[in-house]
Amino acid sequence: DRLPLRRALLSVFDKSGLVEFARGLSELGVELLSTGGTAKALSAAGLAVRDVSDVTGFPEIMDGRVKTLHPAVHGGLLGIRADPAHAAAMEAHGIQGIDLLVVNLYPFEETVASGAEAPAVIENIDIGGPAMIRAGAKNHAYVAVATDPADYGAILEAVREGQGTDLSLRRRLAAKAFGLTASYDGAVSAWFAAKAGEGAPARASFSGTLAGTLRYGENPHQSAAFYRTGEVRAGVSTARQVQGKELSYNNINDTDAAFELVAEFDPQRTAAVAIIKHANPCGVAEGESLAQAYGRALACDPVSAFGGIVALNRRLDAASAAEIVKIFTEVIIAPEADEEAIALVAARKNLRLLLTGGLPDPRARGTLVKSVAGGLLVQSRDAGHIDDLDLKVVTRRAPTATEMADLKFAFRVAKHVKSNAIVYARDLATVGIGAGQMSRVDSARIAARKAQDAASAAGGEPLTRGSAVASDAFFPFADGLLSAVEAGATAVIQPGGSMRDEEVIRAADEHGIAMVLTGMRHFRH
Ligand code: 93A
Repeated sequence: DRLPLRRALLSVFDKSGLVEFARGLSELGVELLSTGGTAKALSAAGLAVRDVSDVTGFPEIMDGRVKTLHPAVHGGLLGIRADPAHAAAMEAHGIQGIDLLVVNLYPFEETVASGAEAPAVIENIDIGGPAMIRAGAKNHAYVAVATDPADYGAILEAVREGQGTDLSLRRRLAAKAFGLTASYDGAVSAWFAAKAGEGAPARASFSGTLAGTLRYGENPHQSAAFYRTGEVRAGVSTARQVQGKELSYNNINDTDAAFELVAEFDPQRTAAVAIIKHANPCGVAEGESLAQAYGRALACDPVSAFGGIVALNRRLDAASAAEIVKIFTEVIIAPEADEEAIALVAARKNLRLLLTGGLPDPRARGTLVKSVAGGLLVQSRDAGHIDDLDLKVVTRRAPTATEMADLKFAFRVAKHVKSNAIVYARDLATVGIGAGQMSRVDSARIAARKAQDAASAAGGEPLTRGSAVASDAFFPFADGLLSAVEAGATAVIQPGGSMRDEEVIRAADEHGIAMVLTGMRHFRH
């Protein structure tokens, strides 16, 4: 199954490792064919190269849109050498076999991520490259397809040793090649779907580039890997890990939840910190400084914060880093960090520090995928934003300005709490969070009880007294509201829309509660 390698076609956007590879091939007597820019790079390095136009007898036209889309190229890639009819066709049309194809594609995803306009994005949809990759990979019985510079070495080695590639290598390369074209087209499809105002492509193909295999999944007996889809500019998938142990599956999941939440707070307006455990916040606060915000977030539930994930919406500074390292923390994620802060974190060897270079846009479109047995559930990202909503006061008493600020804060946080979510807030800090309960009343009670516990530990009265409370979905009955009233809440924000809204509003009025309806629900499961 070892095939001699006589002719290679090279057409790459990413030219890293190209010249060394081509030189190695050339020294082994392999003829080099190439397209415009690639040929130029090879000639400049002093290598003998034949232009593809010379093979096709046709010039590159339409700004390169048509350069390799020609029977002389595709026949050379697809022809079954052992089939007499194929061989006769090649002979009759003067088609020479291409034994090695070296292609990587126009940077579509990078162009989208750079925020480029549609025409530039479209120009970066590679057509000829994937066509050749698929042709060569289909005919892997005869053709080796290199789509990743990381494979150049192995190919050169194989050719050097035995004058050709072997079938097992060509199979491995083909698998990688089809993986590349599938994920490439997935990204193109997702971009068009987003443009068309749909949340998800009609034919789902959700794939990404393997960022790495993980030690295990949610539990040690599950295997796991992390793939990047290239959809965002700043997030856990693009973060640079400055230090600390390898991230685990749960770390990545929780860090994502933490960073998406803290990104809801505009860093120009305020410093904000979120502490996350098991994908739910156990404390979120705004502050004059990050250090102050962290202290207030921690006070909400210091017991749960142990071993948590801390996300910050501004550049990590020394003052906040000094506070964070005082308790055991798994991960810190921030847009950037001061040198002094990095040095402070370095004292905790295992603590992972992730820097993203920016914050995700909470209003950005995006696609969320969740797997169910035998299927994928796809939805657009929850880009709903409290600042964009038309808030309606429905009670006799309207909230004071302070209550209103706390209501908005609490609703902002509730969007990132697993349903049923109840969030008590006071002075722009959470004071009690109830998450993930099957009944809303239980969430309200748990949140109040946690506030009580935190208060007892600190020797004060529960901070839910005089707080504002947010609910991620409507109160189906008055009981959830009454439980919040019992905890001392004076103002409530919720989507509204229950059949019993009237009853809930009446109960609020009876207790002098101010209530605001958002008209938008933030379920999160
Ligand atoms: O514009 S294309 O879709 N049409 C083609 O016929 C074609 N052939 C190769 N793009 C095409 N390519 C791509 O050009 C390759 O996939 C590679 O990314 C790039 C290399 O161009 P150059 O050699 O001019 O730098």
